[in-house]
Amino acid sequence: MDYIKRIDELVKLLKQYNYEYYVLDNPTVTDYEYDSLLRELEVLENEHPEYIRSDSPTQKVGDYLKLDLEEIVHDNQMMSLQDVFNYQELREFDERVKKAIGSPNVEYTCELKIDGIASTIHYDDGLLVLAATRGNGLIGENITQNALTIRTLPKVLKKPLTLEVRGEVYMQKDVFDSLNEERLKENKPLFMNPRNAAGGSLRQLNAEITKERKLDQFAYTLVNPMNYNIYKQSDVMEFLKNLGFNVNPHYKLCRNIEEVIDYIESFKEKRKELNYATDGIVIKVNDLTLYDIIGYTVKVPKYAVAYKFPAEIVTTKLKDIVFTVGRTGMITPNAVLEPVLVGGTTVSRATLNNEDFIIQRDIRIGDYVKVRKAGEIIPEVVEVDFTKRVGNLAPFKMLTNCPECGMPLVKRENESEHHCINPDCCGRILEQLIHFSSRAAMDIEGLGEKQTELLYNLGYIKDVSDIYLLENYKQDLLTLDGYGQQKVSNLIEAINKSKQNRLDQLIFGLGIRFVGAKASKNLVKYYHSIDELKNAKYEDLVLIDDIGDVMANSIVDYFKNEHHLNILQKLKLNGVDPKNIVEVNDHQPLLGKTIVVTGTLETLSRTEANDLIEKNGGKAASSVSKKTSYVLAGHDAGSKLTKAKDLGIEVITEQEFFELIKK
Ligand code: 1X8
Repeated sequence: MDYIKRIDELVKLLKQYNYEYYVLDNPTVTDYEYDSLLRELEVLENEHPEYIRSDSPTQKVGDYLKLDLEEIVHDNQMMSLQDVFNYQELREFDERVKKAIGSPNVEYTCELKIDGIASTIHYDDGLLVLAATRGNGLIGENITQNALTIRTLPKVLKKPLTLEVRGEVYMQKDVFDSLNEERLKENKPLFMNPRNAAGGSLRQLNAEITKERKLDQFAYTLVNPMNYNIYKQSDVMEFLKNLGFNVNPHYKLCRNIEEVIDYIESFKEKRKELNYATDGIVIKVNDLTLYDIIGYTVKVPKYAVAYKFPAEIVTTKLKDIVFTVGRTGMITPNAVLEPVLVGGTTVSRATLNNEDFIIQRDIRIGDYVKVRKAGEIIPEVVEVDFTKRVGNLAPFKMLTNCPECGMPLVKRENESEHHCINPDCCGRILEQLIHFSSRAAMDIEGLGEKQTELLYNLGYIKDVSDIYLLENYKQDLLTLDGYGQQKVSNLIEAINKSKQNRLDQLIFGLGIRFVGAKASKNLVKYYHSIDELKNAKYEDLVLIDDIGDVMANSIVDYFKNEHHLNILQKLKLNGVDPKNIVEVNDHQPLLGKTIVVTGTLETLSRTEANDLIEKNGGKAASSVSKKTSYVLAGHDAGSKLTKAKDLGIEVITEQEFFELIKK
């Protein structure tokens, strides 16, 4: 029955990743990881077709029109382009074109491929009336209001024409940099790259936000050009320019494929100096009358291709291979690299995907390896530079047991990845880490869910005690996307500050089963350090307010576990060992009184009021009953106040409360 659970889990995960990718434009996993999970789901669904869920990502192709933007069915399909990755493939394209048109002579336009968001814009009598994203090519999203805020997109054309124009909405690199700088200051998640930022900014329900993001557009396609007596792509570009569109100035008309290759060569380096991201060159047959003759496949036209620039590859030394366990129990080997600059950022870790990947490439610790940034996000080891291999390096050996819990790893049939299937292991560890630094627990700012997962996946934090060693990895942290000097020092500061937290925050943060924030507060009244709590006896624990049999057992069990004791030991070594300095006033005016705080008080927060109650010997309760002595009511007090009145319990103001505890 395990597979049913796994199917549910995979559907949930993949849906979340789709959302992050398509809606937030902020993917948290590599394409590789996504594909692996999708494949795992497909295999399971094949084996158990009766459990295919209707909302499974395998059943919904191209279903990524999330948010509440209106759907727009395109009048004319928005096709994508066939990619070519080298000059041979490019020449083959040239041959196919020549064959299709029955002529050895063919002219091409070369245009920079802008790494942005494809969109289509409709004008009626020269007025912008509709803008839509590409979506899945057939159905896109209505982004008219947002498109109206794009600086370089004309709202009114220079001639009152009715037409449809396509282009790429993008964010300039310097705009992107300052946007992320701002987001860093405001502690908002950073955008991965200008393309994601453009997508996220364009798909806003609030056009004001889009406007602030300062987007731009390059126009490059006119739909049905022959309606305007235009028969060449080069004329389309001039036509669009004359109507007021922003047309990329670097397009070039080439007389044959060799000139195209010269053009590509000339932009390999030059493109890096541009203030917008490009990921290739679009090569189109210049003669538009040939388009229908050359034809289309279902998805792409055959008269154009996109030459994709190769990802930058650099060579560096593989110092070690470390293993991480993902949320789902998937084991990923990671390369520990001699730090090296790739695609603008320094890289010191890279994924090695799985055992097969390493064995096929014979990657060994000590080798010099070629590293590239795949999709400009997560770096990947491509291959070994065998000319640099020296000495006897040991062949790679895959782990047999989970690096976290020691349970034997499982490699399912038809899969390349190993998994730890111990439910008590890895997934929970990450959850625990996230819980530990959350607001109600150790409250470490800058260590939210995403950041924790990143640092966990990169192997910097394996258990909560490692958080306090992050300072040693300052240089490594600086190499991560979105981690600048300021962010790293803020993080380290927040971590160090958390060492001064209260003991109950730590206890709650440990994630002892059933022990919530309130129970943690009760515990510290009797146990003033972790060491004292460690030695607590069941018989004593059950005597404490709100601590019953189950919780008492859970606490005792927690401290019997060797793994937990080890973590606690390390926390202590790393400077986390809060003591509960019991500040109990000698004077205990509230002894024996139970007080419920409700509504908004003038000066005290709810917590401060509760602390004062307890300091003065009283008991702070959350619900009103006959046992309640007073209800301390502020503004907008609701049902608790009503209940107090019904039960005839004395209601006091903040002032009266202060009177009560005054000496
Ligand atoms: C996509 C893009 C095209 C052009 C530039 N940037 C792109 N991302 C261009 O034609 N200049 S065409 C295109 C497509 O057809 N999918």
